[in-house]
Amino acid sequence: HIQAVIFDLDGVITDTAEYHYLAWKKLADELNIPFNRNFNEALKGVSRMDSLKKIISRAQPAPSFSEDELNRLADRKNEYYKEYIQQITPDDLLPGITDLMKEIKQKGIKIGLASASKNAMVVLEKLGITSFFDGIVDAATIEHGKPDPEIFLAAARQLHAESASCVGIEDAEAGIQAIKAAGMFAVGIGTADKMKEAGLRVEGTQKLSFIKIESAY
Ligand code: B16
Ligand code: MG
Repeated sequence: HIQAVIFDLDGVITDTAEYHYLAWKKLADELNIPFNRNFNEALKGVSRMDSLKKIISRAQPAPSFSEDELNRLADRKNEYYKEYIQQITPDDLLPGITDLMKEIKQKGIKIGLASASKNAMVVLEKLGITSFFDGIVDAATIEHGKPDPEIFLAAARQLHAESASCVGIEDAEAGIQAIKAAGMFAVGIGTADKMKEAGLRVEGTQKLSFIKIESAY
């Protein structure tokens, strides 16, 4: 039976992608590098530094920065992002998520977070849902990003749950790959073409329910 459900943050619990976009856009404009919403899609679930490198490498000609400069640019983006996420309120929870978490709790099943974001704690606080979590992985301790299973395995360890008894919920293809590589059951949120590998797929969070997950598991 299911011992733990491990959530991704951006795209599953709330839509922070828009704030990431606004913050990257501000930085890219200052650097005169083209950046748009379409390209932002490719940054979902990708770490801050890897996102910065992807944005820079797309410029023609691609500017070259020292490691120090790269760190400063990533910090600058994060300052912009931290300002934007101050606006988050419980109204920004994606539909169905609070009900799902309540159902999971009622069953005595644990809830964990496997987000690549180093700002995850602030976002959960702003959403008012920190108390639902039995474990939150600190993204700063993770060496390999999704699709590597590391972050999901760390979440299972925190929750004292066996991989095979865990369910992971993700909106990114790399996230689904990470869940499966960790030996867990994958629930995917999104279109059929992107979520081919998920054990259960729903179009949006409002379609999620514990019954559905339990019967597909
Ligand atoms: P930060 P997730 C990811 O969150 C975002 O999707 C991605 O766009 C972001 O770059 C990454 O977190 C790191 O975030 O700069 O706040 O550390 O989908 O893994 O919850
Ligand atoms: Mg995500």
